[in-house]
Amino acid sequence: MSLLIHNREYSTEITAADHGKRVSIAGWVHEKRHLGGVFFLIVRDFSGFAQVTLHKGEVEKGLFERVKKVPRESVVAIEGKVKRERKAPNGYEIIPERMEVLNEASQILPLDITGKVGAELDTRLDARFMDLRTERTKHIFIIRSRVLKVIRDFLDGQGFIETNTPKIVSAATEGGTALFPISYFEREAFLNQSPQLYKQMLMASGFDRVYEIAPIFRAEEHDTTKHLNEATSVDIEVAFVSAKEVMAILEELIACVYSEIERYPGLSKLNLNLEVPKIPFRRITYDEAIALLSETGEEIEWGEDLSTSAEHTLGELIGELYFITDWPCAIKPFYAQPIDVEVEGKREDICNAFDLMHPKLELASGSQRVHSYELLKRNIESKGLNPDSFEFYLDAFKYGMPPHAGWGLGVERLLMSMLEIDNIREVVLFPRDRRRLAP
Ligand code: AMO
Repeated sequence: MSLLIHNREYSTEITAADHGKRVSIAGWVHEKRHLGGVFFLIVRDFSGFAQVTLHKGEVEKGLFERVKKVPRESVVAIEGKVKRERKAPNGYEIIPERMEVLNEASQILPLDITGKVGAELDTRLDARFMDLRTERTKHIFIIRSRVLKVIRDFLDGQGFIETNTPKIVSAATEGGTALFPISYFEREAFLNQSPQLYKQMLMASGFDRVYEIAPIFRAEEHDTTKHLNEATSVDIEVAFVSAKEVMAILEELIACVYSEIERYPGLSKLNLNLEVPKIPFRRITYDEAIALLSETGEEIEWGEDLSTSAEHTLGELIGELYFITDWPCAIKPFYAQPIDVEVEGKREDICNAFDLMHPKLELASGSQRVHSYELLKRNIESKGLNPDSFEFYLDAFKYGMPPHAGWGLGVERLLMSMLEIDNIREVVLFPRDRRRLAP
């Protein structure tokens, strides 16, 4: 173990006021520059950059030669004296006395970290450990971590408890097609698509407000910029309320996330001006959505789901975050509560479900849930599913299930839309998609 790293300081903890002080720093060799008789080594650590300056003839010759030769991206520890220097990062430079190479990098790098040479997303994801060293990518993941903390703090503050439900399950929740089967001893099991059934079962437990932030697995074949096969979902479920109350929680949460992230100084690295959305968000019904679309010449048959192009058209018309409510039951899952609505004199098969939309994509969906055992069983059957596979779930509706409602919010969708990032893979450390299973 290097002696130098015991007293290691972050580059941004040192300032020009430390002029004359002996310090040690450790990090990666970001850049090397040779200008006449002066050699500059830029060392990068988690906090930022430090300039190490060597004047030929003023430093010991062996050290000068070693510094010159150390390959870029090697990990080094350096001890030296601080000298005030207006032109250097943070207003100081380090005149080195000792350097230890803790790990020498190979000469040919898979990526350029300095940002001088751009790279395709695929190349970046193949060398993700290295891509994470770039300022922009680093800040995306610091923001991701902050977003998760804001969500936890917000929900904890509203009396929710955080739960963990199984990811190895026996039944589908969001329709039978998008499941990853796995072998579970002598039986078949699946990776969970959503904590839906479990969070609802917890409503029968007397925990009135639960949330979970966890992976969801979807075996969707699409290769798009907004779908992952392993995503992270924030799920909530609340007892003794209707859809209206959980929609209010959702919009308050989104506004809270935006206003916390707006204050994050690293946002400047993403060249972004965040505008905190005003609440309440606009609400339109499914019928109003298809009427709006029809005015633009985009015809949606009643009962049909909205296509990506329809979502974009609506997004352009509305231009801000909005809810679509009152969906046809046929395109929502069996657990969404039907409501009685009369449209032009005839009863429509509508349920109390909603989607939260960003102008570019769907962020969340939720609903008031069916809490009657009989109706739920009928709904499962009418969707062509076998109630026997749902026995463990249906049981919870037989012995005192309160009315309840909830939603699921895609963490990556929230991040990409908030940070104006086009491809969802950018906001996942190691994304899983149709082609990518490593790294
Ligand atoms: P839904 O299937 O709409 O609803 O999912 C909720 C939210 O999760 C995100 N999401 C995804 N993000 C990236 N890639 C995917 N393949 C993907 N699939 C879903 C989206 C979506 O809006 N059980 C219900 C929620 C509820 O009613 O409580 C559900 O899972 O942002």
